Amino acid sequence: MKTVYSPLHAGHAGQMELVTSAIVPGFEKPSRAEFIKARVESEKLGPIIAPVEHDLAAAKRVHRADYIDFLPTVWPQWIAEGHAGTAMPFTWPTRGLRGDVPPKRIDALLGYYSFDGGATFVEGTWAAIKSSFDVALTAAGLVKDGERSAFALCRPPGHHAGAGFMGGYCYINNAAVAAQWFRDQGAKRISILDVDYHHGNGTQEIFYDRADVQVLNLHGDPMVEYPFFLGHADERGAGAGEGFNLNYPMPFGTGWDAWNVSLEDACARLAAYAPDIVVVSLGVDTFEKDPISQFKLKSLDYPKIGQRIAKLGLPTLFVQEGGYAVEEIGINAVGVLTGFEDR
Ligand code: OKP
Ligand code: ZN
Repeated sequence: MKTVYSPLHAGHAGQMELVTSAIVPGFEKPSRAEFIKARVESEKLGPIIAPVEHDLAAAKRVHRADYIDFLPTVWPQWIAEGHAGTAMPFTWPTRGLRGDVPPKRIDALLGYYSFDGGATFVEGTWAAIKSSFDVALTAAGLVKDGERSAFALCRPPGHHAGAGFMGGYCYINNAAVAAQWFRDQGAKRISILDVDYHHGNGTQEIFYDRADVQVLNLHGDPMVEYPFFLGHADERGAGAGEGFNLNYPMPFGTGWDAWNVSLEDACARLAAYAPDIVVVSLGVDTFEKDPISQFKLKSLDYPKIGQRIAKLGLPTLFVQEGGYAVEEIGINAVGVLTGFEDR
């Protein structure tokens, strides 16, 4: 399978991250993509190609136009207002505050367009976001043109980004953009299978009232895990979308056997939906050694995920999401892909 990769991700570097009780170097760092790329090469998965630039109109099909237009302005306005370091928000319009009036100051605007402090900006961040979007759509184009599968080596990731907000290291929802693009190219139904450890709240929100994109999410129980405020089992879609959103929250400590029960159920539901294309939000932070996650999958489990997805027999776009055990991220992510190829 072909991999689409851009070196522009690397400019999104050196950011700081607020965690419980401290500010630490960001977990979502450039070496993640480099380890994956190195493993694609050493495993001879297939050619690595550069992305083709795409118009942001494709992002505005699933995101608010004002939100997408805001993203490239962040760093210039941060500098123009005399700041340095990492651009990050510190206040948010929660219940009881006005969420409909964008303020003027950049530090406040960052809060207006986010749900947490996890989507930060440095000088190269916008170029990285745009390249990640281009990577996703270029890989989607390969699948549309008849490849059985393609791997979008996206960085930054996307599944926490909603229609009008960023958060959780995510800015543009690459998987959602690709799914909508497939629809706009004539595909009738798309399934998004999100196997990242964290619930893909952005993807869920974007497609929640739609029957033409089925969203299946396997993740840590939001009662105790980020993103906390979405991802419960009773969220099943709304209106025309009723029944087309499926959540599989699982407890801390979940290992392969229990996780696989959820995967099997999700795959059965997916097969019954009979989509034209599957988009996999491929996070490998379910790994036992992941520094910010609490599941217990082992490296030998990842090829089994790929094999199960291959059994669906559908054109498949893999979109990279999370995974923070950088030493093993390549083994695990590419393990899914070689498993899909049954080698
Ligand atoms: C992104 B993806 C508090 C710790 C939580 C956010 C995790 C984002 C994960 N700052 N940090 O789903 O892998
Ligand atoms: Zn994650």
